[in-house]
Amino acid sequence: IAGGKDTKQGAYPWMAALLQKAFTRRPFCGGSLITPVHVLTAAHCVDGIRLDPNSFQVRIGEHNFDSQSEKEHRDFPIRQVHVHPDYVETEFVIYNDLAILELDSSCMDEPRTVCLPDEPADFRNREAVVIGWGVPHLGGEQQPPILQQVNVEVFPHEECYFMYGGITYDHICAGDPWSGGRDSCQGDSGGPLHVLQRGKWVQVGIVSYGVDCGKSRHPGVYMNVSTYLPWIASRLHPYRLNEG
Ligand code: 4AZ
Repeated sequence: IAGGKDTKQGAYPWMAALLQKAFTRRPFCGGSLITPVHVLTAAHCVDGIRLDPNSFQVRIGEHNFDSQSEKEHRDFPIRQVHVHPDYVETEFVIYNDLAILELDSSCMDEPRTVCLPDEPADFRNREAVVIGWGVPHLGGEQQPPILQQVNVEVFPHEECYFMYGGITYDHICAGDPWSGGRDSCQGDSGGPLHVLQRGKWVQVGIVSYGVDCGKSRHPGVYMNVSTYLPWIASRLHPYRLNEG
Protein backbone atom coordinates (compact mmCIF):
# COMPACT_ATOMS: atom_id res chain seq x y z
CA ILE A 1 0.00 0.00 0.00
CA ALA A 2 1.37 3.44 -0.96
CA GLY A 3 0.49 6.42 1.20
CA GLY A 4 -1.34 4.32 3.78
CA LYS A 5 -1.46 3.92 7.52
CA ASP A 6 -1.67 1.05 10.01
CA THR A 7 -5.11 -0.53 10.36
CA LYS A 8 -6.58 -1.12 13.80
CA GLN A 9 -6.47 -4.73 14.87
CA GLY A 10 -9.70 -6.50 13.92
CA ALA A 11 -10.99 -3.70 11.68
CA TYR A 12 -11.05 -5.90 8.56
CA PRO A 13 -11.62 -9.44 9.86
CA TRP A 14 -12.28 -10.83 6.35
CA MET A 15 -8.75 -9.99 5.22
CA ALA A 16 -6.85 -13.08 4.09
CA ALA A 17 -3.08 -13.46 3.82
CA LEU A 18 -1.83 -15.95 1.22
CA LEU A 19 1.27 -17.66 2.58
CA GLN A 20 3.87 -20.04 1.35
CA LYS A 21 4.27 -22.71 4.03
CA ALA A 22 8.03 -22.36 3.60
CA PHE A 23 7.91 -18.59 4.31
CA THR A 24 5.19 -17.39 6.66
CA ARG A 25 6.82 -14.09 7.70
CA ARG A 26 5.06 -12.09 4.95
CA PRO A 27 2.20 -12.91 2.58
CA PHE A 28 2.73 -12.97 -1.19
CA CYS A 29 -0.84 -11.82 -1.84
CA GLY A 30 -4.08 -10.83 -0.15
CA GLY A 31 -7.63 -12.09 -0.41
CA SER A 32 -11.01 -11.71 1.25
CA LEU A 33 -13.31 -14.12 3.03
CA ILE A 34 -16.67 -14.08 1.20
CA THR A 35 -18.20 -17.17 2.84
CA PRO A 36 -16.96 -19.08 5.91
CA VAL A 37 -14.85 -21.25 3.57
CA HIS A 38 -14.22 -19.20 0.39
CA VAL A 39 -11.53 -16.61 -0.25
CA LEU A 40 -11.73 -14.29 -3.23
CA THR A 41 -8.32 -13.35 -4.66
CA ALA A 42 -6.50 -12.59 -7.92
CA ALA A 43 -5.87 -15.35 -10.45
CA HIS A 44 -2.27 -14.22 -10.96
CA CYS A 45 -1.65 -14.88 -7.26
CA VAL A 46 -2.69 -18.52 -7.37
CA ASP A 47 -2.37 -19.68 -10.97
CA GLY A 48 0.88 -21.45 -10.10
CA ILE A 49 -0.28 -22.91 -6.79
CA ARG A 50 -2.80 -25.10 -8.57
CA LEU A 51 0.23 -27.30 -9.16
CA ASP A 52 0.85 -27.74 -5.44
CA PRO A 53 -1.85 -26.26 -3.18
CA ASN A 54 -0.29 -28.20 -0.29
CA SER A 55 2.66 -25.82 -0.10
CA PHE A 56 0.40 -22.81 0.55
CA GLN A 57 -2.06 -21.80 3.22
CA VAL A 58 -4.46 -18.99 3.99
CA ARG A 59 -4.23 -16.99 7.20
CA ILE A 60 -7.30 -15.21 8.57
CA GLY A 61 -7.16 -12.79 11.47
CA GLU A 62 -3.55 -11.62 11.10
CA HIS A 63 -2.68 -8.02 11.95
CA ASN A 64 1.03 -7.70 12.71
CA PHE A 65 3.27 -10.37 11.19
CA ASP A 66 6.17 -9.40 13.46
CA SER A 67 4.31 -9.60 16.75
CA GLN A 68 4.67 -12.79 18.77
CA SER A 69 2.11 -11.89 21.41
CA GLU A 70 -1.20 -11.52 19.61
CA LYS A 71 -2.15 -14.89 18.26
CA GLU A 72 -5.59 -14.12 16.95
CA HIS A 73 -4.98 -15.64 13.54
CA ARG A 74 -5.60 -19.10 12.16
CA ASP A 75 -4.06 -20.84 9.18
CA PHE A 76 -6.17 -22.93 6.84
CA PRO A 77 -5.16 -25.49 4.23
CA ILE A 78 -6.44 -24.97 0.68
CA ARG A 79 -8.87 -27.64 -0.47
CA GLN A 80 -9.45 -26.36 -3.97
CA VAL A 81 -8.37 -23.53 -6.30
CA HIS A 82 -10.89 -22.13 -8.81
CA VAL A 83 -9.19 -19.82 -11.31
CA HIS A 84 -11.50 -17.89 -13.65
CA PRO A 85 -11.55 -19.92 -16.91
CA ASP A 86 -10.89 -16.82 -19.05
CA TYR A 87 -7.98 -15.49 -17.01
CA VAL A 88 -5.24 -14.26 -19.39
CA GLU A 89 -2.31 -11.85 -19.23
CA THR A 90 -1.40 -9.84 -22.30
CA GLU A 91 1.44 -7.36 -22.60
CA PHE A 92 -0.55 -4.43 -21.19
CA VAL A 93 -3.72 -5.80 -19.66
CA ILE A 94 -4.71 -8.67 -17.38
CA TYR A 95 -8.19 -10.03 -18.04
CA ASN A 96 -10.44 -11.93 -15.65
CA ASP A 97 -7.83 -11.83 -12.90
CA LEU A 98 -9.83 -13.51 -10.18
CA ALA A 99 -9.88 -16.82 -8.36
CA ILE A 100 -11.64 -18.45 -5.44
CA LEU A 101 -9.89 -20.60 -2.87
CA GLU A 102 -11.91 -23.16 -0.99
CA LEU A 103 -10.53 -23.60 2.52
CA ASP A 104 -10.40 -26.71 4.60
CA SER A 105 -11.93 -24.92 7.54
CA SER A 106 -13.80 -27.19 9.87
CA CYS A 107 -15.21 -25.17 12.72
CA MET A 108 -13.92 -21.69 12.02
CA ASP A 109 -15.22 -19.84 15.03
CA GLU A 110 -17.18 -16.73 14.10
CA PRO A 111 -16.02 -16.32 10.52
CA ARG A 112 -16.51 -12.71 9.45
CA THR A 113 -17.14 -12.22 5.78
CA VAL A 114 -17.23 -9.14 3.57
CA CYS A 115 -20.30 -8.41 1.45
CA LEU A 116 -20.25 -8.25 -2.33
CA PRO A 117 -22.60 -5.94 -4.27
CA ASP A 118 -26.14 -7.33 -4.40
CA GLU A 119 -26.41 -6.44 -8.06
CA PRO A 120 -24.12 -4.86 -10.68
CA ALA A 121 -23.50 -1.22 -9.78
CA ASP A 122 -21.23 1.63 -10.79
CA PHE A 123 -19.14 2.93 -7.90
CA ARG A 124 -17.58 5.88 -9.79
CA ASN A 125 -16.34 8.76 -7.65
CA ARG A 126 -16.95 6.79 -4.48
CA GLU A 127 -14.45 6.90 -1.65
CA ALA A 128 -13.10 3.38 -1.14
CA VAL A 129 -10.52 1.69 1.07
CA VAL A 130 -7.89 -0.79 -0.12
CA ILE A 131 -5.91 -2.88 2.38
CA GLY A 132 -2.86 -5.10 2.26
CA TRP A 133 0.64 -6.01 3.39
CA GLY A 134 2.16 -4.96 0.05
CA VAL A 135 5.17 -2.66 -0.35
CA PRO A 136 4.84 1.15 -0.08
CA HIS A 137 6.86 1.75 -3.28
CA LEU A 138 7.95 -0.48 -6.13
CA GLY A 139 11.52 -1.68 -5.71
CA GLY A 140 13.75 -1.75 -2.68
CA GLU A 141 11.41 -1.37 0.23
CA GLN A 142 10.09 -4.18 2.36
CA GLN A 143 6.57 -5.31 3.07
CA PRO A 144 5.26 -3.77 6.30
CA PRO A 145 4.44 -6.12 9.20
CA ILE A 146 1.13 -4.39 10.01
CA LEU A 147 -1.89 -4.49 7.68
CA GLN A 148 -2.11 -1.12 5.89
CA GLN A 149 -5.15 0.78 4.65
CA VAL A 150 -5.53 3.74 2.32
CA ASN A 151 -8.47 5.72 0.98
CA VAL A 152 -8.71 5.90 -2.80
CA GLU A 153 -11.35 7.21 -5.16
CA VAL A 154 -13.03 5.01 -7.76
CA PHE A 155 -12.46 6.52 -11.24
CA PRO A 156 -15.19 6.75 -13.87
CA HIS A 157 -14.70 4.07 -16.52
CA GLU A 158 -13.97 6.62 -19.29
CA GLU A 159 -11.09 8.13 -17.33
CA CYS A 160 -9.66 4.73 -16.58
CA TYR A 161 -9.94 3.77 -20.24
CA PHE A 162 -8.24 6.99 -21.25
CA MET A 163 -5.24 6.13 -19.07
CA TYR A 164 -5.10 2.37 -19.65
CA GLY A 165 -6.19 1.42 -23.17
CA GLY A 166 -7.43 -2.14 -23.39
CA ILE A 167 -9.25 -2.24 -20.09
CA THR A 168 -12.91 -3.25 -20.15
CA TYR A 169 -15.98 -2.81 -17.96
CA ASP A 170 -14.60 -5.80 -16.06
CA HIS A 171 -11.91 -3.46 -14.68
CA ILE A 172 -12.12 -0.47 -12.40
CA CYS A 173 -9.44 2.07 -11.56
CA ALA A 174 -8.99 3.65 -8.17
CA GLY A 175 -6.45 6.06 -6.77
CA ASP A 176 -5.81 9.66 -5.94
CA PRO A 177 -7.36 11.64 -8.82
CA TRP A 178 -5.22 14.72 -8.19
CA SER A 179 -1.68 13.93 -7.21
CA GLY A 180 -1.26 10.18 -6.97
CA GLY A 181 0.46 8.92 -3.84
CA ARG A 182 -2.37 6.75 -2.55
CA ASP A 183 -2.47 3.31 -4.16
CA SER A 184 -2.14 -0.43 -3.85
CA CYS A 185 1.23 -1.94 -4.75
CA GLN A 186 3.15 -5.19 -5.15
CA GLY A 187 2.06 -7.72 -2.53
CA ASP A 188 -1.43 -6.22 -2.23
CA SER A 189 -2.68 -8.19 -5.22
CA GLY A 190 -5.79 -10.24 -4.56
CA GLY A 191 -6.84 -8.03 -1.66
CA PRO A 192 -10.11 -6.13 -1.38
CA LEU A 193 -11.08 -2.62 -2.46
CA HIS A 194 -14.26 -1.82 -0.55
CA VAL A 195 -16.75 0.93 0.19
CA LEU A 196 -18.75 1.51 3.34
CA GLN A 197 -22.39 1.36 2.32
CA ARG A 198 -25.17 1.76 4.91
CA GLY A 199 -22.85 0.59 7.66
CA LYS A 200 -21.68 -2.49 5.74
CA TRP A 201 -18.40 -3.00 3.93
CA VAL A 202 -19.05 -3.96 0.32
CA GLN A 203 -16.16 -5.23 -1.79
CA VAL A 204 -16.13 -3.57 -5.21
CA GLY A 205 -12.69 -4.53 -6.49
CA ILE A 206 -9.82 -7.02 -6.32
CA VAL A 207 -6.26 -5.62 -6.51
CA SER A 208 -4.89 -6.69 -9.90
CA TYR A 209 -2.13 -4.51 -11.40
CA GLY A 210 -1.11 -1.03 -12.44
CA VAL A 211 1.79 0.98 -13.83
CA ASP A 212 4.07 1.59 -10.85
CA CYS A 213 2.43 2.58 -7.55
CA GLY A 214 1.00 5.92 -6.55
CA LYS A 215 2.01 7.71 -9.74
CA SER A 216 -0.33 10.51 -10.75
CA ARG A 217 -2.44 9.66 -13.81
CA HIS A 218 -1.71 5.96 -13.16
CA PRO A 219 -4.32 4.67 -10.71
CA GLY A 220 -4.38 1.06 -9.59
CA VAL A 221 -6.34 -1.39 -11.73
CA TYR A 222 -8.82 -3.69 -9.99
CA MET A 223 -11.12 -6.42 -11.19
CA ASN A 224 -14.70 -5.15 -11.01
CA VAL A 225 -16.43 -7.54 -8.59
CA SER A 226 -19.83 -6.32 -9.82
CA THR A 227 -19.44 -7.88 -13.26
CA TYR A 228 -18.39 -11.27 -11.87
CA LEU A 229 -21.22 -11.92 -9.41
CA PRO A 230 -22.70 -14.83 -11.43
CA TRP A 231 -19.33 -16.59 -11.79
CA ILE A 232 -18.42 -16.04 -8.16
CA ALA A 233 -21.81 -17.30 -6.94
CA SER A 234 -21.48 -20.37 -9.16
CA ARG A 235 -18.28 -21.44 -7.36
CA LEU A 236 -19.62 -21.23 -3.79
CA HIS A 237 -21.98 -24.17 -3.61
CA PRO A 238 -23.55 -24.92 -1.12
CA TYR A 239 -22.86 -21.44 0.24
CA ARG A 240 -24.51 -18.31 -1.10
CA LEU A 241 -23.35 -14.73 -1.54
CA ASN A 242 -23.98 -12.27 1.27
CA GLU A 243 -25.48 -14.86 3.57
CA GLY A 244 -25.69 -13.90 7.19
C1 4AZ B 1 1.92 -5.66 -8.40
O1 4AZ B 1 3.03 -5.65 -8.92
C2 4AZ B 1 1.12 -4.42 -8.42
N1 4AZ B 1 -0.55 0.27 -8.23
C3 4AZ B 1 -0.12 -4.39 -7.77
C4 4AZ B 1 -0.87 -3.25 -7.80
C5 4AZ B 1 -0.40 -2.13 -8.46
C6 4AZ B 1 0.82 -2.14 -9.09
C7 4AZ B 1 1.58 -3.30 -9.07
C8 4AZ B 1 -1.26 -0.90 -8.48
O2 4AZ B 1 1.48 -6.68 -7.88
